[in-house]
Amino acid sequence: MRYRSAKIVLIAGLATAATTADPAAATPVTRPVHAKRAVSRTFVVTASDFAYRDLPVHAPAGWVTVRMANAGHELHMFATAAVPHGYTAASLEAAILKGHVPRGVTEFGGPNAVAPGDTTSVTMFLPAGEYMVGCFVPGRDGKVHFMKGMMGSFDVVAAADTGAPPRSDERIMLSTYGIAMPGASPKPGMRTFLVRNTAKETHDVVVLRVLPGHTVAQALTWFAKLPSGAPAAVPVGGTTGIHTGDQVLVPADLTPGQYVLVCWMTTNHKYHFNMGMQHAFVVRAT
Ligand SMILES: [Cu+2]
Repeated sequence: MRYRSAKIVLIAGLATAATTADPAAATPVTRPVHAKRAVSRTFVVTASDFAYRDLPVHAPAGWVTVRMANAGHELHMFATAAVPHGYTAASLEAAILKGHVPRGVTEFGGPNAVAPGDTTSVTMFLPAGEYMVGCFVPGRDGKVHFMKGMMGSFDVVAAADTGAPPRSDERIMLSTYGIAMPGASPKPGMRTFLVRNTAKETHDVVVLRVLPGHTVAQALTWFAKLPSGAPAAVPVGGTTGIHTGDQVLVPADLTPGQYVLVCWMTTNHKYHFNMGMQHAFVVRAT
């Protein structure tokens, strides 16, 4: 059952609040009686072929980080969509399974193209509401993983403190149809990309490291034919679709080499990276 009961959260909360009466504890307590409990804004989710494990039940509104570990054998993604008015997560899933994506579905991002054995994360700003999660990576039979049941849902609840995003090192601007990365080429090491969608439609981005001995063109050809063919690149980070005006933070560990940013979304069955949404760059050893 994908829909977990809110009871789990309540019970956990009660357990934390419970006090043990220990007669030996005569030492005066110096801690404040109502200790402010830290709100967790990081969620670790595991993807397998073809399901999510440990999806959040309730997340606080504001800046939230989702780390996704891929324990499967295929690439997986964590695409989030706010459930539109008039739908529940369940009825939205049912509509998408029938091939109908309702108007007003707004996407908020999440780890994209996570390679088997890898873990990547995305920090995104989530307003309160109900969210649906799904993996739209094509499977070997041509069906996206969502059609195999790779979906779920969670609630985002209003919070007084909406947290803060991590600092970014680089910027990625998504437009119709282009990807720009203003500034000098990134330095090697752990870098955080601020990804902003300035276009009028939803876009995503995947950071591909081109494997040694391969070209950017070969990497793009391989990526378009997934999941078949010998890899010419490896995804090292990225976000699933984000709506117009949205921005998310994407960390990636950049070793020196050739990279290409791609938008993995499609319009009329054509990948956006084959419509101009690609940007190659080189990370040089310092
Ligand atoms: Cu998947």
